[in-house]
Amino acid sequence: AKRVCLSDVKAFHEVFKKSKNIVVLTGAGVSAESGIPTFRGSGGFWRKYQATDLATPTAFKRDPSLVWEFYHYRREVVMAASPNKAHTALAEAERRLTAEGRQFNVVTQNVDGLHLKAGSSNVLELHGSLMKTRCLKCEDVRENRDSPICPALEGRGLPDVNSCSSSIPTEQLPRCQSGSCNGLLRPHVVWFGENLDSGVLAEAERLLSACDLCLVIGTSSVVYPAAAFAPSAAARGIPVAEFNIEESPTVHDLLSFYFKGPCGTTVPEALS
Ligand code: BJW
Ligand code: ZN
Repeated sequence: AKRVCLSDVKAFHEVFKKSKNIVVLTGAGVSAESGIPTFRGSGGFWRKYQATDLATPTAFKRDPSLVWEFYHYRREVVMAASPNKAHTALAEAERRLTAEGRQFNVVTQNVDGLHLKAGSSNVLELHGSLMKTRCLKCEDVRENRDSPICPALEGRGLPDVNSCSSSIPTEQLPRCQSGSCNGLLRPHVVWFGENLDSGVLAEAERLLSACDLCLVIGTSSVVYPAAAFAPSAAARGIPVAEFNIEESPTVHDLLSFYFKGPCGTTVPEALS
């Protein structure tokens, strides 16, 4: 594939102008400039744990208190965070293109809700949301913005390596508020080894198969099934543009455009 860099933003504008159906795939990097830690690399640690080691059903079964401390901390970070210039540029592009009768959809791996906070409406959350809980007993899913999410987690979840685990008894962890259920709640997110919601996945595949331009912003593109989306678009001959501070090995060879740099700068330029 032809590879172009930041200096060719004009060539990108030509393609962008003509496209009628754009899908934007985002990952943790789009929220990095809002102060949300990414998963991989040096920022991906909470205490001595790699974030990805806590995002598993096994970790939750072994130590629900520890995993809830981790999610409580992240909920508080996200509730205090604001969308950055990349989120805003995507929301503005959606408004502009929709008014022109063009399709503009964000498919995000992020659980932080910042695309919605920025004003995007066409957002598909592949991996769930930090602001939703699910009951292990009755499966009830509901939005929850309580801060703290329960009294026992107040002031807990501090990320520095020397903080010790609180070992909160499960009865004091977040519990189901539906009727008299009182089951243990978990974050309504998709952990490793768990299936994505089948309706959400089908919708993502439908959007990807209908787009005529695909943007990939701030994802290492290593986690499936999302990692297969851009390659599937490229296989149809659709132009794919990546915005990242570093090249993602898994998608780089199929790119039409690569804009290296912080997406808070590169995305507003490209979508202007
Ligand atoms: C910037 C920037 C700036 C920084 N500007 N850029 C096929 C092959 C191999 C394995 C599998 C496979 N199919 C399934 C699997 C297993 C697994 C998987 O993919 N493993 C791989 C690691 C190999 N997948 C699953 O388990 C999925 N389920 C599934 O497939 O079900 C079927 C199944 C069932 C049973 C067994 C096997 C399969 C589920 C995946 C769920 C992922 N969940 C998480 C946690 C969500 C909850 C939470 O937040 O706590 O989702 S893990 C984590 O990774 C999170 C993210 O959404 C996801 C992706 O990470 P992302 O967004 O790419 O972040 P980073 O940190 O990796 O990258 C940041 C990027 O930004 C970097 O590139 C930076 O350079 C860049 N950046 N600052 C621009 N300012
Ligand atoms: Zn319940």
